[in-house]
Amino acid sequence: MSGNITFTIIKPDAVSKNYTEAIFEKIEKAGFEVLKRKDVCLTKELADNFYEIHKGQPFFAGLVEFMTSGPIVVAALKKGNAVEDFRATIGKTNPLEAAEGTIRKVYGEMVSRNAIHGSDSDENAQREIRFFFTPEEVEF
Ligand code: IDP
Ligand code: MG
Repeated sequence: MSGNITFTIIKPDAVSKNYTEAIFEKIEKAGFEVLKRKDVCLTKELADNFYEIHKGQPFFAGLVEFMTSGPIVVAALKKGNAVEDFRATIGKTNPLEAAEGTIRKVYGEMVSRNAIHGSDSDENAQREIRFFFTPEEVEF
């Protein structure tokens, strides 16, 4: 059975363009409750770790550089069928291929600057929430 929690990051491109609040409005309009959010600056070490599954990909170094280029906002979200529904809300990885009205279509520029992250499984949602929040911060 699929869970009701997922995790998101508003990436540096969207934060620097002041899209954060508009994106959270869209997230809430799509039926997600924002359980917890905070502003974070990633170090290279943290970004390396967060994206370790992509180590070895040609875009890895650029991804880490981008994710450490400015502040991000991380959040835990709640909704039935959270992971799948949130991936549908944000749209395809490449904003140019994302469906009309999705967050990446509206706020992303290109695959390497796609405005937002969404967990791809319940297991990764839990890992990613634990990565950014202390157990006390996520007592929900
Ligand atoms: P996802 O974010 O839609 O789950 P992943 O394949 O997990 O996509 O890739 C993680 C992130 O790495 C993407 O959101 C994007 O920022 C970046 N990325 C993925 N593929 C490419 C690429 O081909 N070129 C540049 N950046 C990429
Ligand atoms: Mg992914």
